[in-house]
Amino acid sequence: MSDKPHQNLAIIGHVDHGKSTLVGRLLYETGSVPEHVIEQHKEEAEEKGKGGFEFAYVMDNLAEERERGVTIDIAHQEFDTDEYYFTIVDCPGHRDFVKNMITGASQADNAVLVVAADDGVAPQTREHVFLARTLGINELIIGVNKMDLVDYEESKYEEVKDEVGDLLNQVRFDTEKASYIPISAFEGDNVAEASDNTGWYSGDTLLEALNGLPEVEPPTDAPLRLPIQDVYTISGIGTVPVGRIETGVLEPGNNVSFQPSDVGGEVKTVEMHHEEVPSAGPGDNVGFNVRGVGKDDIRRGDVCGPADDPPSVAETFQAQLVVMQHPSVITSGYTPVFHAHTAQVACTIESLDQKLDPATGEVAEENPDFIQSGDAAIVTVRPQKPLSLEPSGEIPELGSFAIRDMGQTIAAGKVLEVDER
Ligand SMILES: Nc1nc2c(ncn2[C@@H]2O[C@H](COP(=O)(O)OP(=O)(O)OP(=O)(O)O)[C@@H](O)[C@H]2O)c(=O)[nH]1
Ligand SMILES: [Mg+2]
Repeated sequence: MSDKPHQNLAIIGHVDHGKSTLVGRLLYETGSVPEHVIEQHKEEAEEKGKGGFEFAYVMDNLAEERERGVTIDIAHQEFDTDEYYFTIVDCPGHRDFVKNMITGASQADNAVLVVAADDGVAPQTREHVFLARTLGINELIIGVNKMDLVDYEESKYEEVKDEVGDLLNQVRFDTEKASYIPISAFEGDNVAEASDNTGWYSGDTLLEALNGLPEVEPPTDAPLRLPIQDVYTISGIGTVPVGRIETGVLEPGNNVSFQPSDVGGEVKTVEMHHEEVPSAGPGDNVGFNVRGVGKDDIRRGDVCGPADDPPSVAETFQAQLVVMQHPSVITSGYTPVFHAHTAQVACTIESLDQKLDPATGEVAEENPDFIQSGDAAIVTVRPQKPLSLEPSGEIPELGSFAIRDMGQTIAAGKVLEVDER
């Protein structure tokens, strides 16, 4: 473990724009992945007819990912720079796996958006930027990738930069918190070393930009909230739930409660990177073991918190949301899937309470009959199954969500109030 401050960094962007390749290249150039491993990946990729995927294979470990040449699930990778200790979350770009990207983005503080110079802003570039904004990503480093495919032309870089700038304005992402770098993940230009191929560019390399990220603001002094991402059975230990601590501290001896499963017990051990630790805090990815809690008692989507201050479970909740896209209109009774931290639960929008002016946030209409693409609104929501959430004013880390339906992101927003069951 490192003493440096920690950063959780999501890599986002449209399918095939080079996210996994960029992470692989970065790890290779900083010595975290040895050359012979890249050589092995290269052979395997060529055998599978996927030549060029050797760097992506560093992150794409599933057999299906390697066969298809796409990232399916998020993959985590630890990585050190001079300034920070990073956990990189490589997200899938394919539209079928946006639900995994939401989990990845909701675990991150900052993000690298990869946009291929030869393709520009594409559908999941838009979707990911919208989600990043609403899920609380702070700084965005935009890697204009595959510069080798456009002959390292400055005009092409500027064109893509303008296109992304327009997108950031559309979704109201603070453009002061965005920076741009022309890169080739495959060739290694401006990743760890400044490139001779882009003489017209004098800004940071990606590595410098990562070092220059602002330190992550300490999370709220809220009680422990740890959304469960997976539950494993490990021989010699027993049931090991894993997840990222959003707020608070987890230590052996703590009495904890999992909600909404409503089970709990005393924490026996806490592990990070396969080592037992005496204590873990916000941003830490942990595996832990709780006396008396078995594999079938808890599941992905549960939130772990102190037994005397357990995570809230919503009977209903009030939320503010922004509609990104919907083929027709949203009326009360609509029941899409809500994605919040690691949970995915169908929820009914019971009432449309107020339509807001998206620019000012002021109330434009009370009890509107419908809302549609581009609208912001306050709504009351009833989960169809128990769902643990917190008001974003109290614990912002557990107070945001995205809404998906028909294979696309419909809306995203934050929780204003929780009515507990
Ligand atoms: N020429 C060129 N090809 C690149 C570059 N970066 C990535 N590629 C290629 O683009 C293809 C897709 O790369 P990936 O890294 O898998 O893309 P991805 O964004 O991770 O894709 P998903 O995870 O499936 O969304 C591979 O064939 C890479 O070799 C680049 O800078 N230049
Ligand atoms: Mg990938």
